[in-house]
Amino acid sequence: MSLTLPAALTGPVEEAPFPGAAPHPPLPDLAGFAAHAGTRLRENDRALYDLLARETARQRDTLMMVAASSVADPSVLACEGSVLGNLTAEGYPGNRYHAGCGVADEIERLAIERACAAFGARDAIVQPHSGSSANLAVITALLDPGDTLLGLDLDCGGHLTHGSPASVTGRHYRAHGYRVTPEGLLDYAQIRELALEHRPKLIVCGASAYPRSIDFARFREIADEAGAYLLADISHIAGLVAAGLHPNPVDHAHVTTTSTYKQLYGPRGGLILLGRDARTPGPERGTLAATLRRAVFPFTQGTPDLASVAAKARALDFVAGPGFAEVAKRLADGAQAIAERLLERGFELVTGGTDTHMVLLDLRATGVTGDVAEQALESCGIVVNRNRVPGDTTAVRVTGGLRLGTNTLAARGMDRTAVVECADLVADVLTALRAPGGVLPDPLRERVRARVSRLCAAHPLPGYPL
Ligand code: DSN
Repeated sequence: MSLTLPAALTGPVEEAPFPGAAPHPPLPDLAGFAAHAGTRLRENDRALYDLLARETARQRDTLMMVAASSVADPSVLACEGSVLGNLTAEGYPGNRYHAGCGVADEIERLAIERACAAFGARDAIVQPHSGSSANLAVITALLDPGDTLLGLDLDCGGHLTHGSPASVTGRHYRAHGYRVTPEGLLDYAQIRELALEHRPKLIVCGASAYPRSIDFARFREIADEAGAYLLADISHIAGLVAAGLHPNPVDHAHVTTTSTYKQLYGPRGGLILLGRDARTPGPERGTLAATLRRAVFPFTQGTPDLASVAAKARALDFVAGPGFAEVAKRLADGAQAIAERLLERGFELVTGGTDTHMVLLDLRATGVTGDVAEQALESCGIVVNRNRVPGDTTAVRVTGGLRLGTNTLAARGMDRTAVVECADLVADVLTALRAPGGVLPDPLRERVRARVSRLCAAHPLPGYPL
């Protein structure tokens, strides 16, 4: 992945800042400014600088296999750390509640245009601070407190904001959960049955821990039959969707949401995307798109983070471009290769494999719990997350499984041979843990650490000259 700062950010302008003023002097050199900012931080706050340097080294030197994690290009980070963070700009382009938003308007319009281009959407809202914020805006726009929603149960791979009792979405709404089959697959007959029984106002599809393709067209049929809105949350698979390697929900769902920091390799943030239903009437006044805009600002958020909006624009340009196809292919091929290798090594996988970037290991037959496995792997430089698997009876902080993903491995350019080595390292550690005693021997830890170091050095973080 190689991104460069848009020329528009470094070229000269001739316009005056406001009518009657002298023309601008030449535009500032942002690259020099970024270096200066780093130097100032080092000089003025050594403690914080050192912490940031340590975290940078940690990311450089470890194998990040958390499925919800990824790595943004430095040009994305440059937007996030830019002067746009100084800006208060409530409202939307052309309709702000503060002066001084001309450039911000252009940036937000660019982000909207690029979001639409990346997903074939007809409209996009780029202000949500996260995927969760995007979901909250959609749910509060379409439902009144006490209304019914139907989402994938958290234990079966759903997300907190899809109606979990731990979230406002499960507390302030009447939430019902659909579950997966004993094999871990979505059961569309059960979903239809629950939809017709509970008549939810909203059905949520999409998942945080589900490794298979989702049939969005089937979900829309069920939603239409039940008289419900359909929300597709594609936070985990947005890159595969944009690359055409997973079905695209944008014209099936009434609304699609995604976070931008997973498979879009963007900043912390969220998007709301609208397809063929964008201009249909919303539940109150105006179109569905207008209802959702109001739901973001002013209903659930105040001023947007324009630095994040610019960073989304930067990431979306890359995602819509030709180079992304290669990354997306590595996402899917890498996960396939990891799944195959772990099966060969005798481990069990939820659903027996993957169609996405994600592999869900069911450890219950091994006697090793997810928390122990997570810690042992981290001690070797491999970062994963413990995850409950369908039917899991262990506590949420213990878990009977692990969730692996290829977002960062793909960005690092790892081919099949490299990801199979990653899978082997995971398998070596888990195999040692399942032996009597269940402790990772120091020589094995050192051997795995050394191989992790070699893999990281051979596949540096893209665009990070560290
Ligand atoms: N949804 C959380 C996860 O999947 O880990 C974080 O985005």
